[in-house]
Amino acid sequence: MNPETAASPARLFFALWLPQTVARQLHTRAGGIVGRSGGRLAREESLHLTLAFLGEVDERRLPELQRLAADLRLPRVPVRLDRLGFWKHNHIVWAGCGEAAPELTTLAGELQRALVAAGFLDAERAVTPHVTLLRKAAHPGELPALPAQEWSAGELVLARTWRTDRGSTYEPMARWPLQ
Ligand code: 3AM
Repeated sequence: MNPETAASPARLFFALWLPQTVARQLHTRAGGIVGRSGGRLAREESLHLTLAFLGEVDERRLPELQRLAADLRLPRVPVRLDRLGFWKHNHIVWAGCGEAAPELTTLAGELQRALVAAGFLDAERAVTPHVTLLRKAAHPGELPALPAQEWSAGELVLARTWRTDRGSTYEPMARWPLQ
């Protein structure tokens, strides 16, 4: 284990991870914005679309959590990211979509329902699909158009987030196929 992260417990979340080509595109675009907005660029290999945030989970419950995810058996999710935006309330620059595919809404809903039923989540939360590109950013001004980035997500990912002195890092720890 990285000694820098050893003292902070893992927090977990479910997400769709970006394919490498899409992650590279978006990371490059975010690199062109950071000069205007400041803030911290998310690492290319960490780019993801969060479906449910669990917070700290007792590691003795990990097998139960893994079974829950394996039992979902949901279809692949078409994802289309076609806009960049900035949220003032949490200071992030993101890539998102005009309208989420019904498969994405279903996946997030089914996943969250199962997590609530098993006591991993207090309540379901609406998901606003987005990929965080920059954190702690100031208003970037007008953002450039984003040529649509499309793919078919074939895996549900359980990831951990580590808090370090240099912010959070994200690490996939288990994956389940979507078909
Ligand atoms: O990377 P995004 O922006 O999709 O914002 C956190 C991040 O989302 C979110 O979970 C993802 C992985 O860390 N997150 C962190 N703390 C949270 C909390 N207390 C949270 N979401 C809801 N409640």
